Amino acid sequence: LPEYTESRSNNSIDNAERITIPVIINGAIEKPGDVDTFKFDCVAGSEIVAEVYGRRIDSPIDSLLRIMDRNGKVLVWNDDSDDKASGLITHQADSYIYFKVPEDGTYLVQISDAQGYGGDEYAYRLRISYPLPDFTLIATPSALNIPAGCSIPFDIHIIRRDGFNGTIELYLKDMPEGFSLSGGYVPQGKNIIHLTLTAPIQTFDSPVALNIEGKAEINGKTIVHPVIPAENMIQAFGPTHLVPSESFLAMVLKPGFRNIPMSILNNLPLKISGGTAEVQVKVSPRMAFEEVMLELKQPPDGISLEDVAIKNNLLTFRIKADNTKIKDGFTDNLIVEVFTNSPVGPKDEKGNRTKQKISRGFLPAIPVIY
Ligand SMILES: [Ca+2]
Ligand SMILES: [Ca+2]
Repeated sequence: LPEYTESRSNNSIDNAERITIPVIINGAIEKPGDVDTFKFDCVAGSEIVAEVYGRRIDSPIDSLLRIMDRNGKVLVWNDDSDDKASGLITHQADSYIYFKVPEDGTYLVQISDAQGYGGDEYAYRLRISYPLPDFTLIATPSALNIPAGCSIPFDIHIIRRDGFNGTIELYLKDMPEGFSLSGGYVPQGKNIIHLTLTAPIQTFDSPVALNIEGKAEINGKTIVHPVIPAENMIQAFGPTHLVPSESFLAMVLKPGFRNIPMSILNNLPLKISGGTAEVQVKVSPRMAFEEVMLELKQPPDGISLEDVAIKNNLLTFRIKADNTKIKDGFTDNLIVEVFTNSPVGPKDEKGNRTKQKISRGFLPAIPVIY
């Protein structure tokens, strides 16, 4: 975008500097109480984004942004907007406004410091443009330990920008053979997706670098972004916080006796028709005589599992959708952990062993549609 530097004689509505959008304005709240005002012409129905980069470029500014009509009446304002991709910044102080222009005319944009501070270091970059829809993809956690041949769940957070609401396809890029991703389709509007990575049956001497990309069609163009690894940190106040990691790694471990490679036999995504769908899973005969229990992780409200049965190498169960909660068009991934009630420890005097609920691992993510 074209860049522009403020004149510093723009501190009232009457002295508003005329700009042409799209533009990035480089300016500063150079003294306490400074207010920078810009004006531009726009037609009814256009959508305009005004976004401040201040804290995110290490400026002390706590921006406050207002859009006003030509008479100075405030139409919309914003102080702080949360950007989940901005790492360690604890006070997200940058402003963001998505504005639909109500009628043809001149509009004013005004930026100031919300706390009334100022100085030459209170610099900002203010983007005023038509929406530039885009997305950022962040994976948590940034290190996955996977028994060879097994699957492990992780999350991808989707940070949607400037109104981008579309679907995204996630896939492995240039990974060693045998790795696979399940549940790599991000439905419209979704901001987090649970999926699984399946490891090959051989082990590796050192951690394997994970490389995942996401692509989407935006305004007729294919946009591709790599997935950025992060850790979910819990702040003392407020929500969790995504802190970028330097590496994104899978450690493929020698499987223990309890780790059972399991694969879904159904065609995916699985259509839940009539409120229910049967899932068939190929498992090891080692599980054939055990009592199997399933747990749905972070279950979508209204989805449950029932009729769990195991016979020879086949584990079957039904996904049930409550039609008062699950609506047509529902699309998500189901993450299922498999447990057995297994004998542990030595036999007692009667020859019985105590039983304990033991995790046997995760199924590959099951994408479902309703
Ligand atoms: Ca200024
Ligand atoms: Ca602010």
